[in-house]
Amino acid sequence: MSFPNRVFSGVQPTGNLHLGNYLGAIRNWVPLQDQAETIFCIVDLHALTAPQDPVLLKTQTREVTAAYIAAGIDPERSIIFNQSAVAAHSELSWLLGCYAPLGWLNRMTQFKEKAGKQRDNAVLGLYAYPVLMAADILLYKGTHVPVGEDQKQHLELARDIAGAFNRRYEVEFFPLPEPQILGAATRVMSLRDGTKKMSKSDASDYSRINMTDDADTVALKIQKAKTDPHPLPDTAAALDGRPEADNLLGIYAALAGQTRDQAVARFAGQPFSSFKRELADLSVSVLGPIGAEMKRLVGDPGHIDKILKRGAERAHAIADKVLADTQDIIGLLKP
Ligand code: AQP
Repeated sequence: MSFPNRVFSGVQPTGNLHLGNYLGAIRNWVPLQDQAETIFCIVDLHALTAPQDPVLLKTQTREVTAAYIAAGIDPERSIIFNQSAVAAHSELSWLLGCYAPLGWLNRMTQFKEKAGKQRDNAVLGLYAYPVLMAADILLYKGTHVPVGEDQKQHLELARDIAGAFNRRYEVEFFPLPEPQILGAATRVMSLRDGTKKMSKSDASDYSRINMTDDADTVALKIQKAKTDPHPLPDTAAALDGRPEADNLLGIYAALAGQTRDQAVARFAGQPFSSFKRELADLSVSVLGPIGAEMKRLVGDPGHIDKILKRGAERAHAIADKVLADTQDIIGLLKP
C-alpha cells in the first residue's frame, strides 16, 4: 500500500536554538513545503525528559515557533503546533510502547549518553523518548522525517515499531517513515570540541552559535573557536583527524550553499584567521535576518499563540482519526 507523502519533524523547546538545529533541521524543512504536506511540531512533551522551568518552557515554545516562521516555514502551508496541545500524542505513545521490546530501547545511544553514569536516576520519560517520537510521526502517518544525523537511530526504531504493529494485526496501517538527512551539515559539532555535537544543553555558550546571537557575539565565538596549528588543507580527505577544521569548513559550506569540496578549494592553504573572518561574515549575513525576525515575532506572543492554536486544530483533525483507527484495530472498545 502506498501512503501520500507527509513530512513530520520537530524541535524541543529546551532553549538556546543553535546553528546545528538550523542547518541540520529547520532550514531543510523549508523547500519540503513545495513537495508534500508538512507538519512541524514544537515537541514540548519531549522537553520534559529534562527538568524545565515552567515559565521558560512557555517562552521557549514560542521562541521555537518564531524560529520556524523566521526561517521560512509558512503557517498557512504547514501545520505548526505544540505537541502537548494534541493529547493523542501521549495516548498513541502508550499504545506503541506495548509493541516496543526493551531490547530495542536498550540499544538507543541517546539514552545512554543522556542518562550517563547515573542511569538509575534517569527518568522513565527519557527512556521512553523514542517511543513518543514514533507516536509523533505515526499519529500523522508521516512518511518522511527530516532530521539531523543524531536522530537516525530513533527513526529506525519508529520504523521497527510501525512494522511490528502492522505485522501483529496483519494490516498495512502505519507507513514505515523514512529519515531524510539533508544538507551539507547534518552533524554540526561544538565550537569548543570538534568531536562533540553542538548542543543546546552544553554548559558553555561558546560551544554554539545561537540563532538569536548578535553579530558581535557570532564573530567573537567564531574567533575563539578551537582550531589546530596547521593551515587549511587542499583536499577534503586531508580533513581526516582534524575535527575542528572539518566542522568549520562544513559550516561554511552549508551556509554558503556549497559542497565541502568547494569550500576546501576556496580556503586551501589559508590560515584559520582569514577563514574565520569570512566564516563570521557569512554566519552573520545568514543568521542575522532570521534572528532579528525571531525577536520581532516573540515580541507579539498573542500572534504566536494564535498560530499555534490554529495549527493544533488542524493537527487534531488528522491525529484524532488515526488514534481512533488504531484503537479499533487493537480492539479497544469505544462504547
Ligand atoms: N549539532 C547538530 N547538528 C545537526 N543537527 C542537529 N540537531 C540537533 N543538534 C544538531 C537536529 O535538530 C533537530 C531538533 O533537535 P532537538 O532540539 O529536538 O533535540 P536534540 O537533537 O537533542 O538537540 P540538542 O541541541 O542536542 O538539544 P539538547 O542539548 O537539549 O539535547 C533534530 O532534527 C536534530 O537532529
